Amino acid sequence: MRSRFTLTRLAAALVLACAVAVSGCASRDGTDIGSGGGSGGGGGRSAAAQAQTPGAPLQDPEEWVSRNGLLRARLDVSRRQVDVAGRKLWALTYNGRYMPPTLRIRPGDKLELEVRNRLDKYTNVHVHGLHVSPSGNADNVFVHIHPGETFHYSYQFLKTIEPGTYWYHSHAHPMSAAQVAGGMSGAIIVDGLKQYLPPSLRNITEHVIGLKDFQVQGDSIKTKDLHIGSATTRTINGQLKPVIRIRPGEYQLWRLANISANIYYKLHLEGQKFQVIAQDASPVDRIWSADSLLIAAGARYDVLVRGGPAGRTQLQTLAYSTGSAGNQFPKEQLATVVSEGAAVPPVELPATFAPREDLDNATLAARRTLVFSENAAGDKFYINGKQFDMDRIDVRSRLNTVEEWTVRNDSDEEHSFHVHTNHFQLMSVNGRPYDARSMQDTANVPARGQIVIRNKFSDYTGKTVFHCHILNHEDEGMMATLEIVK
Ligand SMILES: [Cu+2]
Repeated sequence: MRSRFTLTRLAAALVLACAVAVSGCASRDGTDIGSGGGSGGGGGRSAAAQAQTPGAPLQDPEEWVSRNGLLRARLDVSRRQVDVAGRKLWALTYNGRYMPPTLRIRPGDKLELEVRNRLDKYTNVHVHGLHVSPSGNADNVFVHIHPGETFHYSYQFLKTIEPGTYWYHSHAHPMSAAQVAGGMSGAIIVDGLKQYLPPSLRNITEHVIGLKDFQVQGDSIKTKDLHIGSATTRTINGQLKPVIRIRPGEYQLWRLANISANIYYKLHLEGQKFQVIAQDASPVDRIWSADSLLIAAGARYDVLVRGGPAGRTQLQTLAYSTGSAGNQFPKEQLATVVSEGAAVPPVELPATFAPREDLDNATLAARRTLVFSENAAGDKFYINGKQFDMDRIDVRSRLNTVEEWTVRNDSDEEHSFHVHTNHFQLMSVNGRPYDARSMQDTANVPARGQIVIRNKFSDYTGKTVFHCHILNHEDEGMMATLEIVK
């Protein structure tokens, strides 16, 4: 009886799953999958191309949404010609798109992800920031999906995973930079952030602001010999300077996600402040505001943006230097924000937001120092003097303990520190205590400086990695293994 009941439920789940898969993958073998537009059907090539014209309305990527606790999705990885930023270029794509679908799930859901590799190199998929198993066919970055192969990822999310913005991308060492720069990155949203907002704001308009850039070589997006400082085209969801509409006084939720391979963004919205409600998909305990937000490679912020007086303003990335051995990123306009229409009455934002775990008084099981360094030429990168070796265990930590790590930067450029599987709390930057309002999975490490973080290893054992999320650095060695043991 019991097994039959289970089988019936399984069959029902599969029927539902197939329904989702059909809608989710409808364009997979259609002829328009190279068109790159995010409108998801009916648009055709010209409409999709039109959306890529500078000044067109911002298009959110197509969304694949879980139903009844399950999302089944298929990603076809192939080199395809896409419409991007008003141009037609060859790119490395998921499902033929420069900006692939957003995967939207809820805590407690399951994601079944089939990845077909039609490239001539191996690849894999990492779900950045998600607290899931790093082993087996879950978030296992040691998987190689060889050309012509299909791999089935299966992720069971805990009911306690945090709402916010995550992302997925290739983690195929040492080709991560090439594949992500080529186009292989997209957004993942875990629903639930809006529940902490006042009732009148729970249905506000939201946008994925996927920060992706590309360099061009001939008729292709450049994937070889990437120089971080070379001229690059910065896009939002693959669009050049799109228009974002808002009403005066209206709050919108923008999901700022640096899903580029290598570069930093320092976002600024003229005349307005960002109200941060989550960082790296960790909801804040108190909303904080910022004139500008440094978004290091791999980092995300969920922010509330309020429409200003009627008129046009610019969403910009400000000039930023990552150090004398790093890169000088110029100021650029990313989007035009048009405030128009009937004004929306003011709404007071709450003083407190979400519950937050605080590791300030945690008992520490270990203290470690991890030194990030590079050679004088800036083409070899090290953690504790060693380049990455997947067969070596660099750090072994115990499940259900908290450790304090000092991440020291012995180079003359910043690095974007990222740990898989568990979020951490930033404790200090260059010796100055940091007033954390959330956890993070990514933190910028100042040149010739250091950060101190506390990691809590929860729920999952297994082998995973931590690394610099400037993927050129990761590919050239700045990654290490972490094994979480019982
Ligand atoms: Cu780095």
